[in-house]
Amino acid sequence: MSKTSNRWVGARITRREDPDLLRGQARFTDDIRLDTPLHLAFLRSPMASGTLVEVEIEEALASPGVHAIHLAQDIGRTSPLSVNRVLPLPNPPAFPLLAQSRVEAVGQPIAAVLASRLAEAQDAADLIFAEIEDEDTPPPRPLAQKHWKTGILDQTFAKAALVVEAEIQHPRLAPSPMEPRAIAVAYDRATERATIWHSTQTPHRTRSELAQILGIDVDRLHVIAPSVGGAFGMKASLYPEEVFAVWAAFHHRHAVKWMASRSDDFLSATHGRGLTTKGRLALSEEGKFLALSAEIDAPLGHWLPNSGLIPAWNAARILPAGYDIPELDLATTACAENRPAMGIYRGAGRPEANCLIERLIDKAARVSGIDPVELRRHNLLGPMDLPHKTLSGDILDSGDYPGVLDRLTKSAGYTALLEERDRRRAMGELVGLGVAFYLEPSGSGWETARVTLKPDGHVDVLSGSSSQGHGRETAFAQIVADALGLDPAKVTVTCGNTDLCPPGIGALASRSTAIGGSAVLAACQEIVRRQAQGEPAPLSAEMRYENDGQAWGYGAYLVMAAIDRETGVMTLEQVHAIDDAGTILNPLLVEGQVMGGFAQGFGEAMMEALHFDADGQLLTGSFMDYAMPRATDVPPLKIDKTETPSPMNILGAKGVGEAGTIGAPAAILNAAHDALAPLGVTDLQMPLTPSKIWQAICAAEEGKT
Ligand code: SMO
Repeated sequence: MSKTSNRWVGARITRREDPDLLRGQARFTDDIRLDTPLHLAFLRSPMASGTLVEVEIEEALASPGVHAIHLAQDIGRTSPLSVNRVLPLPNPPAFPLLAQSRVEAVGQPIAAVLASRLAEAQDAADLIFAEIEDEDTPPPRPLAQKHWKTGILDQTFAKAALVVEAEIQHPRLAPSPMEPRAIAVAYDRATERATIWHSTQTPHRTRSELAQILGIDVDRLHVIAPSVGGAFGMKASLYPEEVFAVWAAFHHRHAVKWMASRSDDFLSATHGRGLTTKGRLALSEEGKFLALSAEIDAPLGHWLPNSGLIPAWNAARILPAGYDIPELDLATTACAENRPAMGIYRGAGRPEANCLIERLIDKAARVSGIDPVELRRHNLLGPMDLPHKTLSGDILDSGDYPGVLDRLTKSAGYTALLEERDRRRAMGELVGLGVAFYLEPSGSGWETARVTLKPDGHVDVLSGSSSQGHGRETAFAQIVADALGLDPAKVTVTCGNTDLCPPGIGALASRSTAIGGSAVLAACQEIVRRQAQGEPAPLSAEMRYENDGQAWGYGAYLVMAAIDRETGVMTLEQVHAIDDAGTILNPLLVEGQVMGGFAQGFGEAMMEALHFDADGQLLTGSFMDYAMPRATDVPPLKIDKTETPSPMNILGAKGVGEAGTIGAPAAILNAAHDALAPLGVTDLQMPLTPSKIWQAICAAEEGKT
């Protein structure tokens, strides 16, 4: 990396975004003042499967403030949403904005009301009557599959000294960013152009997809992602409701606004996880991993968001994580079903892959009597084995996998913790230690940046990437400050505006620093080159940067947990995290990402779960019945890091946005099973609620008497 100094990259500077956010001065989509907008509310399907016979709208139409009510037939032909086909997809599902002749999930929009006020739209939606011929909900239908295989696994499993099996059911989760989905559309009758404020991770994708789905010239769409109140993968795709809002603005040549309520999001925003993974691991007498077979079952819901196939793909292709396993059989199947759509959610298949292998290793350690850390170290790829090409064709680029385990066990005092566990265990306490290694591939592909050095020494950065409140502007200013040798206060960073910024992808798959930041650096390098040739300011450079492949972050988590025998309450007494995110731009940002990711991984492991009844009705549609971790629930973390720059991008950065969600569940699951091992408990599923643990304890103790 060619830099004139290294004063700002790596510095612990506070986020420039925070003063506005903390003072309530940030502008979110709902803060945008539109000219007498029409507010949108939807009548949603009360049934998971059925034929739409008739929709009666007369009474609703006469309701105060109602401007129009639309059904599917008003919209006409639209094109489907693009799907990232990481798995072969022979029959892509339809993408109706409103239900056509059938309803396919509870919560699917059937009719849309446009009214002067939101309350009027909602009241009118309640007056619409949809006659639906209810049907039995059909079983899940396979939509996409993939299979990777190397070796003759049957023979290896038959001859192995030890074979262990595991099945993990990941609870279905509600990503729940603080700001629900939101879109505000201004329509200019003079230019016939719409300006669209959208709470999204991918503003350029919003524009291109809207143009394609609605058949509108892309130049007539100006998309702005203002402040985005979290996203976590849930805002990486367009939703039927959002596309409808834009259709309605063009149809009525009028401003339209849709703000999802929290209930709307529980019911019809994409959900995450929900995968079931099954695996078998064969080991030699000496504890060498010989073969791994894994079967992934991924639910998809009733429509497919842009990244809908990613979890099913990641959960399989990331296996066998960082381990050297010569024979592999990895199969993944993604199934459509009559449920809300599944999407990427912070981790997006990475937690599932890592959880499976880490549970298998712990089981093997327990049966073989080999220390679980030692068993991992023995089988991890070493620094000399990297770069390593995986079965799915990925390149694990750089790092020292056993090294982070060594450093983690040393800094956590692993040996002393084992002694403490055994001492307390001997006194009758339920105490466990859990370790997990993880890999976090960050995205591949391209981003752009236009950097302008002005004669007064100020710099404007226009990034094609995006920000969802995760400090991108701060990090990009640090890159510019070092590359051009100036103070970051002189740097203005703008993301998320399709009229101003060059085209880009956005902030997802832990890619915005590694790729978006590399584009910023590349543009600065071009400016430095022209400065050296004596060109005077203003100097402007626009670069499209494409990385050489995914940068693979990695790390390890260690959890010490105690379980109260009487209540089943599990307390995480100690959590140690170590992550290698490559070149660190700002330790504060990295630590924030690790903490936030850990909190969400902790949520999955300990308390969060969406439940449906047999008819497909969501039983957990609010924070009264969906347990979201609160600040007081989340234990303090000891965070450590190593820094092995990635050769895959010019910054050397690796993603760290998903680290905690990947490492935490596996380590917590392993700690819980270790704590309960003296009772013989072996296969607990997340979330590890007190009642579930208590029942497992009771069942184990009953079995003993
Ligand atoms: S789950 Mo992320 O926003 O790729």
